[in-house]
Amino acid sequence: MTARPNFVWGASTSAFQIEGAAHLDGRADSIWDVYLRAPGRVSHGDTAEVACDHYHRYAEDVALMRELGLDAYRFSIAWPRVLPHGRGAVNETGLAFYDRLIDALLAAEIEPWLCLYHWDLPQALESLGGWQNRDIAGWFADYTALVARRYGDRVKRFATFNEPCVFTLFGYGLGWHAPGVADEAALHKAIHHVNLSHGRAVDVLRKDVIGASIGAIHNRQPCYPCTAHPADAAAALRLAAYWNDAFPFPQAFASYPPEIEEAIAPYIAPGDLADIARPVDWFGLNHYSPHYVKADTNLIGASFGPAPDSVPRSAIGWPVVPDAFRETLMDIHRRFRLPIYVLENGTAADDAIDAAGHIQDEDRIRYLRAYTAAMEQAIVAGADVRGYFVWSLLDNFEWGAGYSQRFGIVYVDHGTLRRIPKASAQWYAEKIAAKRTNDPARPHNGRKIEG
Ligand code: IFM
Repeated sequence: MTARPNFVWGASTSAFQIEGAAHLDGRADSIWDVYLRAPGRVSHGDTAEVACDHYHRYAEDVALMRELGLDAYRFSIAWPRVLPHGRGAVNETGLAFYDRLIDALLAAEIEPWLCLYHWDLPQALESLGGWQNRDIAGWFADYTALVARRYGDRVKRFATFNEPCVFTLFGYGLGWHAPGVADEAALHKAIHHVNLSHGRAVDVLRKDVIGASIGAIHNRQPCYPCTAHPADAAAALRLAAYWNDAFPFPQAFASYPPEIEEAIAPYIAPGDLADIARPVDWFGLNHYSPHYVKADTNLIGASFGPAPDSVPRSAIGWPVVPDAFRETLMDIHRRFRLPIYVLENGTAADDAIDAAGHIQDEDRIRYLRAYTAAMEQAIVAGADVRGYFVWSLLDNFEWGAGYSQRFGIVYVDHGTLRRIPKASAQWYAEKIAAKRTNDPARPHNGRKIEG
């Protein structure tokens, strides 16, 4: 691919997974803090109390991003850090942390991409029903207004939600994630209220931020039946409705996918669908691999099955199929006709420090090379892809897997919190620099990364 002018190369993280300082300076519990306290919910009893201590080490992390030559950095705001009770009293100390982070990014010429919600709902709101309570659309709009007015002079890129299908399905439908609810009505209410909150937030951002560029970040991945059995084929369609379409369809087309329409209908009030389908500026995509789906007796009638033996898998067991990424990008292009930003892509790998103190993560480099090549093929075929953000900048707290899975291009020693750029960080820096030499819109600033 020849470089596209202004193509954005970035990295993504989320507040809960890297910040730490979980109970410092006025931050209150999120649903994840509470969920993880119950025994057996996380590998090795890990906690996110310290995580990568990004709260204190953000300046070092921004310096690393600058060395990598990143154009942009996607982070999320921890709602319970800025509004400990989810609404009402504001925590000025928490707000000031993001001022410092944003100012450091801008000083390093890295564009901040701010995600409002990456799964860490204030527990105080969960106690009122959380995403099951329709009032949350108003609470989310008020939180959005606070963030927009505080940072909108410096931040222009806003995402409303990260992976709404994951935190609703796993959090309210299957009970695998916080808040650990497994209930059909809870799931369908949560889906609709997240969509409503998205629409309300888009309106607030348009009103309060001059020049805002707004989107939501969705997972989309092909759902292949595990076998040729018709029950698995039906299950694949059902999972695809929850996973791929439950959010993008109402947000873009003002309708739910037919497979789940009836289940959501009781919670839809007149005017809701128009309020949800507010115009956005781009489609944010998170993609790692396709799903192989089998029929199940759970409440969605579908679950994740094994990939065929012929499909390669990553260290975390996820199928590695770059062609599915290319197809997904083409499909989004055809259906939604929006500029696309890939806001998460990457892999966990078995990273180890060698005798020389380096991390030679060849598996990750192979994965990133294959997936960015697939993206470049999609661009050549006409998909309007405008940016790519690797997941993740740092090894971080991988939810229920705790620290056992490493997704970073920068290694974090979870004992000392020392950062060590992996070989993939050098690979990524060189890729960015090489693309830039062909891009008249940007200076060449790739550098050697100290590992
Ligand atoms: O770590 C997560 C992230 O929070 C959401 N997307 C997938 C990543 C890897 O599992």
